[in-house]
This record gives sequence, structure tokens and C-alpha cells, in this order.
Amino acid sequence: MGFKSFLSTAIAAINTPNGKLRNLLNINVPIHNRTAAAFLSLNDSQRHKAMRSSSTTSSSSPSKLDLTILPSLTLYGDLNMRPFRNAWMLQELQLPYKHVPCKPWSRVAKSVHPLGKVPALLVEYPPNATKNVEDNATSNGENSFAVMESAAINTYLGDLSREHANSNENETNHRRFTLVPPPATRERAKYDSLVSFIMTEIDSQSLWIHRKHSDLSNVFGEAPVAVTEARRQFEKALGAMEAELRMEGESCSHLLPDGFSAADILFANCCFWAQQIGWLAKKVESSHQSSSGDHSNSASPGLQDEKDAPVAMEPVTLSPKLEMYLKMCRCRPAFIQANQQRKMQSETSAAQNSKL
Ligand SMILES: N[C@@H](CCC(=O)N[C@@H](CS)C(=O)NCC(=O)O)C(=O)O
Repeated sequence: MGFKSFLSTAIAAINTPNGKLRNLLNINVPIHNRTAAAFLSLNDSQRHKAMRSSSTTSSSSPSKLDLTILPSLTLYGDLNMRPFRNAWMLQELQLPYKHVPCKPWSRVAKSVHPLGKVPALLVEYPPNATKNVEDNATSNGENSFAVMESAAINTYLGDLSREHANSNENETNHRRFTLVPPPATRERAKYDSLVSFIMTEIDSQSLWIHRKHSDLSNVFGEAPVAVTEARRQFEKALGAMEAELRMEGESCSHLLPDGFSAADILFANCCFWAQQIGWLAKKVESSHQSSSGDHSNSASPGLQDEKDAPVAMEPVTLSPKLEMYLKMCRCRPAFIQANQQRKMQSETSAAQNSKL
């Protein structure tokens, strides 16, 4: 098949009204100006109809949002899983948000994510807050949209916070450092490199492979060879990330030169996940041992039941530098707040389950 004919076949697939591909590529969840609750009240067939009609009617021209307004933000997903990263970021930026706890593949998760995964972030602007750039007309159809992928959500939140502060004169000192460097800068290139590396080399290729083929093997099947390889991959990628940690004085380190960033949230969260599955040691094995680190936190993707899971290999040794870094992350007020929220969510769901 020639390139031109491949391209037209691909475009035809995307344009198919019922095409799954279109739904996957289109991150604008078709809720328009409905509230999330109203959207959830639709039955499956009504929701799919709405998704299709949104796909066919949404404008292809770019839209410009009124950045002086902060949209209403709703974070979907269980905070024992990847959504914790986003709750932590929201707390760091002091952005008001609603939280809808839900499990992957639940009806609620499927209403905001095409695969029913978590997290997803629903962003809702009031009517008339979106301008169509081409004709400068108000475009009400684009006032609500969903963002998926934990890393993309945090980058969006950092950008949103910066742009909002920049468009509000009286907020100049507030949220100036938004944990995500501005686009088209050397720092942003570094940030994007690190975030992609963490997501692909650590999250997807190592930790997630372990989770899929061990704890969730009843769904995804057993694959011991893949898990062993994933563990090796983790060790290599962790070494590369540790080399990126910059010391600031004796007690502080970050991934970016300007200080703590959303890349640290992602990396630290992956390290906590690795500690829970026994891939990364929880303490330094020497006289360097820290007595104050809180190792009881289980703020990582759905792993609170795996603390005692058998491990095939010895955990990777924790270096004093990495131990200090993780302790610094756990001591951040925003981490503590998000962790409290996670614990409250677990207590609430335990209480609800005990009533059933
Ligand atoms: N790359 C995605 C991964 C999302 C993901 O896989 N989340 C898990 C829970 S932490 C999930 O929903 N799993 C269900 C599935 O894989 O279908 C992200 O970072 O947001």
C-alpha cells in the first residue's frame, strides 16, 4: 500500500462515525455543557450516541480559553492508584478540585476515559469562556473536556496554573513557579524528556508489566519471563534517573535545576510503587539508615495489598541520595495532604463495604 493510500485509509478509519479509533483519539469527552453528573445519568447507549455526535459536530478550528477564569476541575480515580499523582499536583498548586473515587473499568471511569482507565481529569469552563480563534465567535461546544494520562494531566495543570497567574495581574507572586517549565524553553525540553522517560521506561515497561502479569494475572495472564525482564529494565532505568538527581546543599535534591517539579511527583510515585512490590529497598542498608522516614505510605497504583507479595529477586539497594530524596518528597505538605485524602477515601470505602 502506497503512503497516500495508507493515509486515506487511516483518515477514513478515523472519520467512521462509529470508529473506535476516533473515540480513542478524541480527548474531548462529549459532555458539552452538561455536568458530569448529568452525563453519568445517561445509559450506555445514550452516552455512546452523545460521544458520536460530539465527534461529528465538534469544530476542527482551534479554540482559545479565557485564562483569567479557573475552570472547575474534577479528578476521577482511586487515590491508591495513579490518580494519587494528580491529587498531589493539585495540592501543590493549591487548585480547587472535586474528587470522584472510582475503580478502573467502572461505569464512572468509562464515562470519562475511552478504556475506563484512571486517572482522568474533567475540565469545565462556564458558558462563553471559549472563543473560536478563526471567527472569534463563542463556541459553547468546547467548554468541557477530559484530559487522560497521569503525566499529561499534571503537565496540563502546571501550564494552566502558570497561564492563569500570568493573565491575572494581582496573582503575580502567587503560583509563579508552577512545577512545569514554560513551553519552548530548555527547561521544558528537559522536563518533557524526563517525564517521557519515567512514563515509558519505568511506569509502562517495568512497573505496569509487573502489575499486569502478577497481581492482575487473572485478567492479563501470567508472563514470568516478561516480569523478570521488566524488573531488569527497572534497575537500568532507575540508575539513569538517579544520575539526574541534582543535590542542592546537603539535604535536598530535585530532577530539574529550578527545584521541585511535576517530574519529581512522577518519579517519586514510581519509586514508592517499586518499594511496595519489593523491587526497591525501603531503607539504606548501612549506618546511613534514616529513622524518621514514613515507609507506611501506600500512595501508589493499587498496590496496598501487595506489601507482603513474594518477590523473585532481591530489591534494588536504596542509595542514601535516593533515600533522602524520597523522604524530602514525603515531607512536602502537599504530599501529606494528598496522602490524608487517600487514607480518608480508603476508610470511607471500607465503611461502605462493611455496610453491604
Ligand atoms: N498511562 C496511564 C495508565 C493508566 C492506567 O493503566 N491506570 C490503571 C490504574 S492505576 C488502570 O486504569 N488500569 C486498568 C486497565 O489497564 O485497563 C496513566 O499514566 O494514566
